[in-house]
Amino acid sequence: QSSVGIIHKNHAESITTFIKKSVDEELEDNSISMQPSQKKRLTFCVEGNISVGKTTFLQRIANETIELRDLVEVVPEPINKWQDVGPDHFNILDAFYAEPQRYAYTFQNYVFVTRVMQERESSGGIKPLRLMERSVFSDRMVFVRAVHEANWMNEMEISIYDSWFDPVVSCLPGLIPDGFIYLRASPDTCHKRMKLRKRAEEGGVSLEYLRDLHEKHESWLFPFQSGNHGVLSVNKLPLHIDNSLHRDIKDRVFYLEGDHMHSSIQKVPALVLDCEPNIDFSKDIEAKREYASQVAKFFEFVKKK
Ligand code: UDP
Ligand code: D5M
Repeated sequence: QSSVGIIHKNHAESITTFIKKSVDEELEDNSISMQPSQKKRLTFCVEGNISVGKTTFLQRIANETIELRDLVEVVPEPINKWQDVGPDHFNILDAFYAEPQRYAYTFQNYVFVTRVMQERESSGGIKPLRLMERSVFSDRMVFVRAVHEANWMNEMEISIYDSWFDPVVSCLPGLIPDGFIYLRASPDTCHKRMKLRKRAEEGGVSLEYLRDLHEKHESWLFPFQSGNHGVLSVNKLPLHIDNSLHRDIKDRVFYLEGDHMHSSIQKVPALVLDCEPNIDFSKDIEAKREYASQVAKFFEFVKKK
């Protein structure tokens, strides 16, 4: 039994052999060009509900503050690839929301592939920290769960997904981040922000769906209220999350492992940032720098580990 599902070995083997070969080739290439002094750069995945403010955070904070400008490279979610598929310019995000039962599996499949492509395309960067918007882990821990529970993916489709997810991730080490940053706000706030953004495909996305996604984010990345489930190492619980920015970073980082991650992963550090207050990052320079310094401190903390 894998951490997130059952691995069907026979089916998985042909895929893993293929991928492993290309990964081995890549590692070989890297080992030739890698100087002994060169350190591996880190990757953090920025997670959070629809419209919590991930894109805004990444654009405003990573690119526009002196704390992060030279440190960080931003890798956006490949939503443009979902909105424009092939020579006929299909929009699979739209198709998913219009007919979720028909397209949920197809969409999850494409989301995974495009995240792999996005990771590969951004793997040659030179800045010490890569900040990626979402990950294959939020796909699995949040969205796939939600669409399966909603019966938009049937038992056969979830079994197929699980048959390749773990083995394929095991063969692609670039997909596994060095840390997660969870941008956290209430579903109501996300809903208001989503209405404000008015993305064409999301007209029918309900507050109820955002509540469901919120719960799934919470049980994955903020499992404090209901105890630690025996899978988290938590030094101190961030009870007053809104005041916690002023606490020492080492007391705010916790670790995801076991069922919260993937069978091949030991421990991944995670940090929660409160995004409930509506901050106008174009004007509030102080707030912007405060958030940027949290990311920079988290980077230093993980780098030293
Ligand atoms: N937004 C906001 N206040 C915030 C963060 C975001 O009003 O503190 C707005 C932002 O301008 C956009 C919408 O909320 O209109 C969704 O933000 P974004 O696209 O960054 O969210 P994502 O879906 O990437 O998490
Ligand atoms: O998310 C971009 C849009 O894509 C938003 O409508 C949610 C949707 N999305 C992203 N990943 C998935 C998966 N794996 N399944 C279903 N829907 C998904 P935003 O939060 O605006 O960046």
